[in-house]
Amino acid sequence: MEIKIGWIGLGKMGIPMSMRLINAGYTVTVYNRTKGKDERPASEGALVASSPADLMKQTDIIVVMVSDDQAVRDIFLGHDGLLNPGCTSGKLIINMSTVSPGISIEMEGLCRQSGNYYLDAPVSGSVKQAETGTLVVMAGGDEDIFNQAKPVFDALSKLAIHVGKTGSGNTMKLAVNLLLGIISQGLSEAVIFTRDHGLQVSDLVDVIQNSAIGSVYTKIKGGAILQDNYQAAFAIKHIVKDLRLAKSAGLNTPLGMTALESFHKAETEFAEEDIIAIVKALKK
Ligand code: NA7
Repeated sequence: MEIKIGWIGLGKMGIPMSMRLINAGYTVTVYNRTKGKDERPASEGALVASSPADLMKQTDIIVVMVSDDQAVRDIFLGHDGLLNPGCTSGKLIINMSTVSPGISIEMEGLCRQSGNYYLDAPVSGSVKQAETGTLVVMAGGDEDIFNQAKPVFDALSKLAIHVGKTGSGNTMKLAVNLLLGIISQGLSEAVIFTRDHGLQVSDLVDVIQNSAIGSVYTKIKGGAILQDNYQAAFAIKHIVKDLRLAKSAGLNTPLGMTALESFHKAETEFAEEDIIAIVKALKK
């Protein structure tokens, strides 16, 4: 039987990810709160549902890729939501949004009560990786269900791993983004220290890239600082959200807490700019 995919959330990540599934040959039905964002997937052959409830009826595996816990709550439990009373059963809902482990545990329980299945499966990677199907998926939930969803993950990612029970994918993602925040802050501090001593930042970037500390990330973000390009690949508002979620999940370590404070301060002015715009905020 052909598996029908439902896709909810057509933001910066959702559009290229849903289009990968269309191009992999799946029949995909999309829904987005704000109309108009469905035009690109629709032009590639996606069907359009009028509500999450409508999409749930028409499809077998439903992927959710929205901003935050509140968005997940609205999509699952809001008016015409996925889990409306009397919703159909036997469906698998995969939540790929970066959200709290707590909301995954809550939604998994509600899915189970209505005879449906739930996986949390956030991703590492940004728009470019979404377009090229090279994201990394970290999933929490029942392992057999993960194996059933694996072909979908394979169309979106270069690696999809099952990391534990419900909420574990979310916890793993928060750990990864904790490191991302700390590295971005550290690179920015090194840049400022170099500048303050009258040295060339381009030389710093060269030295880092040829030493053990260099990585694809320091190369991209070092390059962005040199070009003064702070267009968001991953916005400051998102790292603040994720560090807050980590704190709510018990994070209480010195660098993590400092990073949260630092990005939170930067958010007032640079919320929509890239995470590495922290270098501008630290200079103020
Ligand atoms: P974007 O580009 O900010 O897109 C967010 C999506 O979430 C977009 O489709 C929004 O719909 C949707 N959204 C946000 N709030 C709601 C509510 N309350 N109800 C329904 N839909 C909502 O985010 P990205 O694609 O960059 O990132 C997605 C996730 O991956 C996020 O968790 C990141 O941290 C990582 P809209 O178009 O505004 O109606």
